[in-house]
Amino acid sequence: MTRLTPDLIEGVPDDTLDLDSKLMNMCGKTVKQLALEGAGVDHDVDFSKVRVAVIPITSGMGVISGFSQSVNAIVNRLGMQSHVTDGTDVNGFDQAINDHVDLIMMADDAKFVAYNVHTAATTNNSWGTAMGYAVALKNAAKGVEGKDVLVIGAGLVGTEAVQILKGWGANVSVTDIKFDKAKALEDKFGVKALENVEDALASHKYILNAAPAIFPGRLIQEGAVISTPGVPHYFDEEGRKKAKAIIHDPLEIGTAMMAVNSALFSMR
Ligand code: 2YJ
Repeated sequence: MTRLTPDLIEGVPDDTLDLDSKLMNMCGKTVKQLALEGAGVDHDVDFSKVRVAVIPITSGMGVISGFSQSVNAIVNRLGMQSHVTDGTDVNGFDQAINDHVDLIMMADDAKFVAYNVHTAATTNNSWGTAMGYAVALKNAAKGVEGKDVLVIGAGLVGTEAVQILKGWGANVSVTDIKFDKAKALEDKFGVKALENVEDALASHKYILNAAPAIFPGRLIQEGAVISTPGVPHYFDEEGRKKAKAIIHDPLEIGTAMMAVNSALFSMR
């Protein structure tokens, strides 16, 4: 799993990045609307009574400068009441519980979770990222049912994405530089594993990229829709021109998906 760096999340979710306008152009929906759709809700929800604590976690490689603040800002933008705890780790958890929050968001090097204290259920970032980007792809592609969709990367996010897209009736193929991993998903979920990443790329218009990847413009189809949480990824000018939509942000889509899904556990 890629470790986020302060420069990747700098300014997230700064309004100058204007993710909502970009998503409206490409998908016809805002971050919140995409997250609600991913959580299976077809109407707006008022989250103003949902109280959230974001806990900085120092274990492993430690706190990432700006990470908790970015998560906090993303959650506040959804209309929830979020704050970063003064304390870190167990101390922060204790503060959050004593403060009677509804949700706790926290990440170490392996996992990033939203925890609903009322239902004791977590929503993890791998699912949140896969669902958020799959919903964005579905909207930008005007539906994926019956369409050929390629998932690049058979890791945690790719594995979730494969299942989500297949569940929506897409003809899912998966590719990974380690073919064994793609083959394992073929065996488990009945999707198609493709060995040659470049051929896979060239033969698909709808792509969810969940791996570090290079997208040479000569391989991109005219009007392609590429939903790409995977970092780093590179597009040349030809690829950017040919693609109808390249959907990406460093943190917001996956985090919003987690927070919305987790909040709804105790609001339905
Ligand atoms: O609290 C902090 O500042 C740190 N412990 C945050 C660590 C963030 N975790 C990561 O970057 C992991 N690699 C997982 C991120 C999942 C994003 N898709």
